[in-house]
Amino acid sequence: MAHAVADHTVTDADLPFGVDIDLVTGAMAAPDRVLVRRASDMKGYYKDAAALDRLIAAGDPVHYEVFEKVIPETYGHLLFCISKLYPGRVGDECFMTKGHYHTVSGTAETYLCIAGTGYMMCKLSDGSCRAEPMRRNRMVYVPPHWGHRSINTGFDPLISFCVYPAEAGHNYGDIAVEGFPKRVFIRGGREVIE
Ligand code: S6P
Ligand code: ZN
Repeated sequence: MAHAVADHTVTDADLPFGVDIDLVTGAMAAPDRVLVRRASDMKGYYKDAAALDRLIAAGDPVHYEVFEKVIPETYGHLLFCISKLYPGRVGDECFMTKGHYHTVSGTAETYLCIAGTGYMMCKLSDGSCRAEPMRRNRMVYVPPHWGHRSINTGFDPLISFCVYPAEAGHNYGDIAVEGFPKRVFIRGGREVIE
């Protein structure tokens, strides 16, 4: 069904809808899309490339999953998802997401952490860097222009409910080239950020 409202055409995608999300487990009922990233998708991201190769050879475990509903990626809409980053180490570096800037750089994002512990590592293109702690029931705000990646320092999945402007897009290329100024390691049972 399509009908005209004001100056644009509204399709079924504009109709209100509801989604059941279990805020304890992070399970989203009937997601339209599930993005799965394994260790083998993370080549070039960790400091210890040989340790990543060993992990891939040992079974190529899932690193993280993102559960989404399909929403038009146009101005005015909001995208939301559940991001689930598994616990683990590559050498002594904590499992993390690739990280990205938004393609429309002036768009922000909120992450409501519902389980696990870790950091939202944020960076500007001038090299500024902030590691914002993530833990259950803490919301992290990523302002416009800040690149961001989740890092799991614990032993359980780090799960967040994310919301951001639908037109934001993902710029992985610049982050892949620049990297982040800081990484998170566990050494001798302690977190090291360097
Ligand atoms: C999207 C939002 C998250 C991440 C997800 C995976 O803007 O920040 O849904 O996409 O946590 O991380 P990454 O770095 O691989 O996109
Ligand atoms: Zn984002």
